[in-house]
Amino acid sequence: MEFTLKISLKLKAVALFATVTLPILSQAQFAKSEDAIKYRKAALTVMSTHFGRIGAVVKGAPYNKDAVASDANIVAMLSTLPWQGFGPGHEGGNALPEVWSNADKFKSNADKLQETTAALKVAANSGDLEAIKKAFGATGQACKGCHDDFRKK
Ligand code: ASC
Repeated sequence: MEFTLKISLKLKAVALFATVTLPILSQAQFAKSEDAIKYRKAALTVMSTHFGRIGAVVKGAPYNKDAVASDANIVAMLSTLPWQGFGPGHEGGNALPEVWSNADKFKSNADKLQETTAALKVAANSGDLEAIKKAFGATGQACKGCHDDFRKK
């Protein structure tokens, strides 16, 4: 009887931890702004590397379908990541204060980038170089739009 009670209390403690503590931990993604800034810069840097490789092909380097598709898949996936590094209180780095003071516009820019990279991924997987060039241009515009308004010059 007592044994059963102990087990049941333990289970309750585990359930309480899972329902209360875990969500708090996952919300507090970054303990320090420095970590958030490092994270978002890293995601943007790697994204830029792979986007640049597609750019080289767009500008005339030999077209390899699998390589471009792989780069575009990486870009599309990475474009979902930087935003969690721009959470409340994580001002600084190359980000202008407008990221936080004009959060709706920043969010719509972030959405735009994810839409254009998703389209670039579709184009790259189709193997249609003309479509890739178009989608690359639209993605570049999305990068630039955000940099114009939200990144330090
Ligand atoms: C890149 C890169 C950017 C964008 C931007 C497009 O390759 O690093 O930040 O493209 O220059 O306008």
